[in-house]
Amino acid sequence: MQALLVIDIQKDFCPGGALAVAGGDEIVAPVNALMQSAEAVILTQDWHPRDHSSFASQHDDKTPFETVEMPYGTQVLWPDHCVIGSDGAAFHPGLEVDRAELVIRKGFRRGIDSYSAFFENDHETPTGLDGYLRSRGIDTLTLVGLATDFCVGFSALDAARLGYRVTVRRDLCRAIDLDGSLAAAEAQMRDAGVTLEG
Ligand code: VGL
Ligand code: ZN
Repeated sequence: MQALLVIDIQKDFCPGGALAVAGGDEIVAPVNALMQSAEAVILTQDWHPRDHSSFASQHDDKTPFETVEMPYGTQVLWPDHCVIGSDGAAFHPGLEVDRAELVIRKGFRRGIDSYSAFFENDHETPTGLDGYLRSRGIDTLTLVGLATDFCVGFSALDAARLGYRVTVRRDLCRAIDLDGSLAAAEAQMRDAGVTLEG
C-alpha cells in the first residue's frame, strides 16, 4: 500500500512567513491534485515551543543560519518559526488538510529539533510514524513539501533506511539551499536508493 507524505506545508515556510522558502506556495495546488490519487495521505507539521533550542533567538551572539553544537550533533539555527498554536504554524490555507488521515507533529521537545518525520535529530528518538505506517501495511511512500534539503530530505533518507520504497517528487518540493545543502541532500537521497522524480 502506498501513502503520500506531505511535509510541512505551513504558513511560516511560504512567502511572507518567518522561514519562507522561495516558491513554497506554488506547490499547494499540485499537491492537492496528487492527494486525489493517493491511497493514504499523511501530513507533517513543524511544531516548536517558543523557546525551542533550534531558534537563534535562544543563543547568545548567534544569528539565524549559523550553527551550534548540540549534544546530538551540529544544529543549524533558524529564525523563530512554527511556534505551537501560532498562525505561522498553521497549514497553508489552500492545502486540502481534510484529505489527511494522520497529522504528525514534530520538533515539540525544547532541546532537540526534528527535521525527519520518523526520527528527531539524534536519529534515535522516534516520532511513531514508522509504527503507524507498518501497522497499516504501507510500504511505499511519495514525499512532497518543504523543504527539500531539510525536512523532506531527512524524512526520505530515514524512510529508505527503514526499508520503504521512496519517491521524492522534486517538482512538488522547494528548497532552502544553504551552502549547497540542496545538492548534498539530493546526492544523499540518490545514494540511499530514493527515486527522485520531476
Ligand atoms: C524545516 C528548518 C527548520 C523544514 C523545519 O520543514 O524543512 N527546516 N524547521
Ligand atoms: Zn523547524
